[in-house]
Parts: sequence; C-alpha cells; structure tokens
Amino acid sequence: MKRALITGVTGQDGLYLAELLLEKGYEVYGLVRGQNNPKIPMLRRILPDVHILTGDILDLSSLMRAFAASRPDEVYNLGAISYVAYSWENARLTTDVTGGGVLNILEATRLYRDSSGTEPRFYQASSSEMFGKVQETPQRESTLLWPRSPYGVAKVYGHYMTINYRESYDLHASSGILFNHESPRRGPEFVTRKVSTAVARIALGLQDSVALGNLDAKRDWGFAGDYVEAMWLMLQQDKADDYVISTGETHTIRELLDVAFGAVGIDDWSSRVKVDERFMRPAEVDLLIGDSSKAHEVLGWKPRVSFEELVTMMVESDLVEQKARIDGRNRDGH
Ligand code: NAP
Ligand code: G4F
Repeated sequence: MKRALITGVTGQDGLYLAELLLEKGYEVYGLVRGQNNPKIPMLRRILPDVHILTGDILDLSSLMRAFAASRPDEVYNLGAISYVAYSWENARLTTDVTGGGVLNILEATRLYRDSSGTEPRFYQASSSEMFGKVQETPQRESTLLWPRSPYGVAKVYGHYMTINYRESYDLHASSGILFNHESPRRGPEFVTRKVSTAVARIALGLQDSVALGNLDAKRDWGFAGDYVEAMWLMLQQDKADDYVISTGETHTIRELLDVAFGAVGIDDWSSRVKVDERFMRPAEVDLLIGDSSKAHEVLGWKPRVSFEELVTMMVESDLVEQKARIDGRNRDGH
C-alpha cells in the first residue's frame, strides 16, 4: 500500500486528491494547520479514512514530524494562500506561505529522503497566475513568466525552487502549472462559486443581484476532479518534470454569467449584475489559455468535463445547498 502526504488537504484540490488516492488504495495523511481548525469536522465527515496530522508549511519542524509519522512515498504540496485578491492586502504573509512554505517542504522532503533511504516523490501546485501579463498565447511550459500579483510572484519562487531541488539534489520533484479549476467545493471567494451561489439564491428569491469586478477577464476553467488526476499521473512517471494542465478553451466572466444564469432560465442578466470597483484588482491578468499538449502526450491526460457542464454542475449544487438551508430554517421555525 502506497502512502501519501497532502498539505492543503482541507482545500478544494486536497479533498478531491485525497478521495482519488483513497480510491486507488493509498494510505492518505493530510496536514491540517491551526488550533481547532473548523474544517476538521468537514474533513472527518467527507473523508473519514484520511489520517489527520497537525502542522504548518511555515514550520519546518512540524513538517519533519509529519514526514516521520506518515513515511510518504508521495508528497503533494497544495497548501497555500490561494486567493489572488487577498495577496495584495497581505503580501508579506502570502510570500511567506505560498513562496517560503515551498522551500520548507522541499527541505523536509530532502531531509526525510536522506535519513530514511527512501525516494519520496514531490508535487508542487504551481499556477497559471505565474504567466500574468502573458508573453505568448496559448501559454505552455516554456512561456516566459510575468506574474502580476504578490501571489503570482510567490508561486514563481516556489516553481523555480522545485526545479532547483530537482536539479541540485536529484529529488523527484514535479510541478503542475494548473490553470483555473473549479467545482462545487470551490471556496466562495472565487468568481465561479460566487456566481453559482448568487445565481442559485436569485433563482430562489433570496437575493436580487450580485456585485462583481472585471467582467472582461478571460480564464481557462476546468473541473478540479479532472485536474487532481494529472497531479497523480505526474508522480507516476520515471522522470520528474513540469506540465501545463488546462482545457485549451478560454471564456470571459460574461460568458460564465451567460451559462450560470441560463441554467436557471434567466437569459438577460443585465439587471442582476452590478459592477463594483471594490472587486477590481490593482493589476489584472487579462487572458489565460493553456496548451496542455505535453500532459496529453506524456501523461495521457485530457480534461473530461466541459465549461458548460462545470458551470451547470456548480449552479445545480448550490441550488440544492441553498434549498437545504431554507428547509433547515423552516424546520427551526425561523
Ligand atoms: P484552497 O481551496 O484555497 O486550499 C488551500 C489549502 O492550503 C487549504 O487547505 C488551507 O488550509 C491550506 N493552507 C493555507 N495556509 C497554510 C499553511 N500555512 N500551512 C499549511 N496549509 C495551509 O486552494 P485550492 O484551490 O485547493 O488549490 C490548491 C493549490 O493549488 C494551492 O496551492 C493553489 O495556490 C494552487 N492552485 C490552484 C488553482 C485553482 O484554480 N484552484 C490553480 C493553480 C494552482 P485551511 O483550510 O486551514 O485554510
Ligand atoms: O476566481 P478568481 O478569484 O481566480 P484567479 O484570480 O484567476 O485565481 C485562481 O486561479 C489561479 C490559476 O490561474 C490560481 F492560482 C489561484 O489560486 C486561484 O485559484 O478570479 C478570476 C477572474 C479575475 O480576472 C477577477 O478579476 O475573475 C475576475 N473577477 C471579476 N469579479 C472576480 C470578481 N474575481 C473574484 N474573486 N470576485 C469577483 O467579484
């Protein structure tokens, strides 16, 4: 039975990846940070077979203890401050966690390898946000990086540190340059989930409209469940490498709104969406579209869920969630 250690196991990708690895028969260890983290009950409920370890990617000694407890064959570093807008307001913290945390876990992996005599394989969650002010379209592994946010800069540091550990210490360290991927488990701060929740609430008469920022930005959106398979495939290769993971399609926020409102029968959403300066960014990433042909050729990976299917899945899930809240409130007599 293989053993895997996942940082960021309480996040969207951590949950899908842990689920996938458990299905494949892995023993899965998840690193959870903080005192009495409120996401622990959710993790225990959804994935009771995950072994929970406490630790923080800012704290090297906690990582070394996690390695000693889990003795991993595969390490997936998904832990990060991942919300781009937040990274301008908390640039130092984002740099430390999203950038510096990668160095800590690479170092813990190397120290564990050298002391145990085993060869753990390492995955780093790199991001299309590193392409920022894109220098080539579509973006591929060789495209010059030009990050546009403190988050993007921190991810570039983690990306190159991963390559450096591969080249300096011969660590089996791979980096997935993942384009935006979404699901019903996406955090409510990200635009797809913000829209799917608002559309469900509007359809149920719980709110009138939603306030958004830049409606013209373009993103290459895929389904998180498809993307965690690519992470696993990278660690099954003899040689570690870097891979772009994307759908190869791009859509504006307006197109996202078309599909989401369309799913509840609203064709004209113009009166339902307010553009609000508060959600504009100091520097925007205008266009992302990835070329994942290397992942297709080497890993045999392809996305399965289309943009329309993804957005509809999210709206339908939020309709169920919002209706359950109404039912719960009615039961409680509110
Ligand atoms: P997410 O839902 O925001 O999850 C982030 C995870 O990191 C959470 O489990 C969080 O723990 C954990 N974390 C935060 N600070 C930590 C710390 N100091 N020590 C240990 N863990 C910490 O993000 P996601 O969408 O699943 O993304 C997973 C990874 O892929 C992230 O590194 C993200 O930057 C990267 N990525 C995501 C996308 C995307 O479109 N989703 C695209 C490219 C790359 P709490 O739950 O306790 O806060
Ligand atoms: O959903 P977003 O916040 O995702 P963003 O910034 O692209 O970052 C996500 O994808 C990255 C991969 O490229 C990951 F590395 C990162 O961790 C994260 O998962 O915003 C998407 C777009 C932006 O252009 C933003 O300006 O939507 C635009 N937008 C317009 N109105 C909005 C809003 N974004 C948010 N979050 N909220 C709005 O009201």
